[in-house]
Amino acid sequence: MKKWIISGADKEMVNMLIQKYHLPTLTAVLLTIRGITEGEEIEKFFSQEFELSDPFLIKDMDKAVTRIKKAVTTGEKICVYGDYDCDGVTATSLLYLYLESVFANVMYYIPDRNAEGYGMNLQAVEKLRQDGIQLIVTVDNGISAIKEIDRANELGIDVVVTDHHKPQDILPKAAAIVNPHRTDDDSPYEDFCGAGLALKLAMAMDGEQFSVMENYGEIAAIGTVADLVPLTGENRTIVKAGLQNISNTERAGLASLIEVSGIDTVNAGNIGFRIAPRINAAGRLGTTSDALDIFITEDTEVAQQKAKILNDLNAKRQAIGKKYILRELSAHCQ
Ligand SMILES: [Mn+2]
Repeated sequence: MKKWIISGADKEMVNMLIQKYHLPTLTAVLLTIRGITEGEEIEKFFSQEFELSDPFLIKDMDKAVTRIKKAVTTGEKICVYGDYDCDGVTATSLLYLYLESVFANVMYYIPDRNAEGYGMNLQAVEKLRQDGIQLIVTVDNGISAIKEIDRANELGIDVVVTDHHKPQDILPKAAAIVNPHRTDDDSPYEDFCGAGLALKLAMAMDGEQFSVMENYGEIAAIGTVADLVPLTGENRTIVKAGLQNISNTERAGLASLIEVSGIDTVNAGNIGFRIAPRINAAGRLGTTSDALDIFITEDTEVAQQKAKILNDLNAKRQAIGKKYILRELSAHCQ
């Protein structure tokens, strides 16, 4: 979580807001920092930007939260199991960062695109067991990992699935399956991407939607734009809130990536055309952990290094694309 420094004068304002509008302390602090301290402004702020439904309306969210909280309090080793595309990378880093902020014993695993391919695989499950993992939480995958989750269960690893891909007829035997496309899910919005669902999970864990959005909204917004899910309803809320924070992001890696991408004003267009391709290039031609570090690292030097790596990989990807087009063209023209 970010740490806020509040001056004496601000503290008075925070207390006034808490008393006058019956706001939770953190919300009052955040509004004060933004200079939103009048009744009408506060109402406008919430009505415009904050139309997210209760995360517990999603089927199994309660089970997911209970199982993960148990792992956090007892210090069980948790693995966030993600994916190498931009949605997978943002979903993984979002949930990893959130769990780290609540002092979970957490690591992440992203399969190698070329060697392992998409989703869970048996070898990875065996490896995670050897690493002492007791709980796997999937993001952006898992809904069709029937045999992998059976194997995890055999090895004594519980699995919580969060996924937005359409379920098949048989669901895996997971401790919880959070997927708004389940036929037995009655939640009001179903078009979240993997990162959006990870955000909903963090909100459910935290109970304070507003501060989770303030901390992780920008990461969820990047995944949402990149995954080309409809920018309606709650996705729109996520992107709007995320974009507001992204230009003054405190994430060193993201700031460096914005800089090397030559972006002046961050909007959905240049997230889609400049940021997402650079994140995706890591999974295609390099190492996905370089893309994850963009969101996770707090070291400015590492941040700049990683941003440069992604920028170079993207240039390489573009060059390969051009060569391919030229080859196709010359083949057609003969
Ligand atoms: Mn996805």
